[in-house]
Amino acid sequence: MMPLHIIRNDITRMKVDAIVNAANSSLLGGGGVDGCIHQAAGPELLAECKTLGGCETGSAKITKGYKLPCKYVIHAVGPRWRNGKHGEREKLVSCYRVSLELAKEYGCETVAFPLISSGIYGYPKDQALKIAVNTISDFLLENDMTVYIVIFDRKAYQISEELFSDIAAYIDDTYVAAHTDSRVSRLHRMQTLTLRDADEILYDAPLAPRVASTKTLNDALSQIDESFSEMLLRKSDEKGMTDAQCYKKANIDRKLFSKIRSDRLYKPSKPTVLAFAIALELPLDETKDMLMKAGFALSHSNKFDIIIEYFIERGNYNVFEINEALFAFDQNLLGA
Ligand code: AR6
Repeated sequence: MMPLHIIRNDITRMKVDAIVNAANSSLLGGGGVDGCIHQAAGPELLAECKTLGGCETGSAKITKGYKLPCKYVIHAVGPRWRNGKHGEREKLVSCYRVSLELAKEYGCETVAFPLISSGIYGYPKDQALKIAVNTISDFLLENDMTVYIVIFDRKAYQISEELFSDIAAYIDDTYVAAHTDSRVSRLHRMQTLTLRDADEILYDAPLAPRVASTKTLNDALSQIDESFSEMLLRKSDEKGMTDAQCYKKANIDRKLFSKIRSDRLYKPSKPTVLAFAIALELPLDETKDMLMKAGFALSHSNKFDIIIEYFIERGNYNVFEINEALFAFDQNLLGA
């Protein structure tokens, strides 16, 4: 459903139109993911690669997939990491761009990338991931395609140490606040309780008729609130966003968006609501309001909700960074 997914898998098992190989400029095979791909595809892949005459760093060439479950293999040549001052970044960005353009040219709708250059070529994994995410999401703003970034080892997908411990501390604090009944708050509740009781005793006030009971069920139903779908469309109008800007920023599939648009009572999943709330950069109270319209709430009893709240409170609405954090804490990803 989302156009960009980050998953953990062996890329040779991906049933997509094309997988990307982290090759070297000879295109004649090697270690790492290159070795895995050639092994799984069989010798015909090497035979075709031999006809290609190699490939420059920062570029890519396409072959068939042979015994692999994918139709094509796009062989991209990433830069070797030296110290970051030798155009490594530009070359890596170019690898992703050229590969995506090739995939598009061959009519691929689904493409899987490994983290190019982040193994034998030594590119720092967090930077390699950021470049992959940014370059692919730029491309997806203009193109309809589903792209997977396939992470092999757990370590590759790690948010910065600092952010991790900051979120961890936030979770601890929020958990503590939600799960312990401090003496102060207990006292506070006891006091409000006592005061109210005292009031009733002192004034012996007759119970006022409850307003709700005078309303008929029909009255109540006729004042039904704005639905989730209506709020979404209103907010997106208010922000001057087009439909495409809205669903792309939310990392939500176009088909799902048009379903929501055409059905005012559409019942979305909680991660879908949150993905839109983040795309629309809603403050916390409006996020909660939008969740409520779909029958959900943010709770302090689970890490997913706390992490979302953490980002919203800090005004960080980057869905990919949020997903990195969710992933690091073993949570489901937004929109997934
Ligand atoms: N599926 C997904 N990811 C994988 C797999 C797999 N089966 N195997 C490894 N990775 P690398 P590079 C990850 O070294 O750094 C070759 O010899 C791995 O954990 O394969 O671009 C070529 O011929 C790492 O994060 O590629 C070149 O000479 C990422 O894939 C050179 O290595 C890329 O690691 C290219 O080095």
